[in-house]
Amino acid sequence: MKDKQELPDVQPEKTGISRRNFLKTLTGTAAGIGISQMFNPALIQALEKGLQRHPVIWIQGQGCTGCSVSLLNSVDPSIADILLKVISLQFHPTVGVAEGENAMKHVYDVANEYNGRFSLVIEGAIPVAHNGKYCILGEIEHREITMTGLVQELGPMASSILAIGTCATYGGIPAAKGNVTGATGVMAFLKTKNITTPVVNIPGCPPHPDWIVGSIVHLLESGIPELDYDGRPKLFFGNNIHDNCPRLEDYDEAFMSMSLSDPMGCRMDVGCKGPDTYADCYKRKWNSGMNWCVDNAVCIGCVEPGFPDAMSPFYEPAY
Ligand code: FSX
Ligand code: SF4
Ligand code: SF4
Repeated sequence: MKDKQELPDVQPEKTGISRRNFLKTLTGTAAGIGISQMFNPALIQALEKGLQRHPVIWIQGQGCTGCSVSLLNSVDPSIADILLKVISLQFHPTVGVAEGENAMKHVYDVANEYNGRFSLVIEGAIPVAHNGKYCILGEIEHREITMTGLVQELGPMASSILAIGTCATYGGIPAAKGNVTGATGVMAFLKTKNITTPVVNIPGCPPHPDWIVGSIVHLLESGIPELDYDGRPKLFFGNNIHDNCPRLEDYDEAFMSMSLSDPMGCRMDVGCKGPDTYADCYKRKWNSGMNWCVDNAVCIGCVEPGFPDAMSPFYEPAY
């Protein structure tokens, strides 16, 4: 197997840290930056610069981690640039290496040190049933830290909260019919606790990496972006998918797809929820601009409050 450390240096000018050193720091880890990697001197330097800009604590409740995976797929800017130049990711349960009590203590240390000056990123829904016991994030001195408890503690300390993904924004899949855990979205939860920290909703199941990165950059450079009625940046969620769909002409001419494998025609008769959905997938596209849902299937309205129940059944017409 090729030694990763022999890979060419391709982006030192972008990150201020050589690709070789960057990859070196990742050796032995699954995917990303963790607290233990701060022992690397080049990373310390890069992270310190980031810290002066903006520390971020990323916590996860009820989700599938798809939101984090989507962010890791960010191509431009690269995930390395985001982590090393845009933000200082102080805690992330999936890509961080630290775990256990030390990791939990680090969360509180960062929150206390940067009280009022950090962003709290929340991925996944918040389960409120049974005193929050459905989601225990860790322990400190045998005290269980629940998702509900941590959001209540850190929420008022953060300068802003980013709810990432439809689970975090509106409850999403965990809040679908049944919902034994009492899953709820961030804004709804904060309201019940009288926490008034500004929230930016970035829905999507998962959200597009550009929506996450773009919202973070906007937040850091120009403050909270203009939001719609559902707390989403209009920048990304201001336009209706159906009104801008490249297949709108087919719809107008009643030229309809008969099945998902039919490459032509409007997808409404096979379940497309584009008319009820506001996002810019039609022009941004996914997978580095390769394709989007309507190319190969239908829009299932993954960015909308009430998803998935309100958009179900996915493959049957809504009208
Ligand atoms: Fe939810 Fe995130 Fe859907 Fe998954 O964790 S928005 S289930 S794609 O990824 O929370
Ligand atoms: Fe509207 Fe969907 Fe048809 Fe596109 S494919 S025109 S979004 S119903
Ligand atoms: Fe979600 Fe629809 Fe965009 Fe697909 S096209 S990502 S289902 S909003």
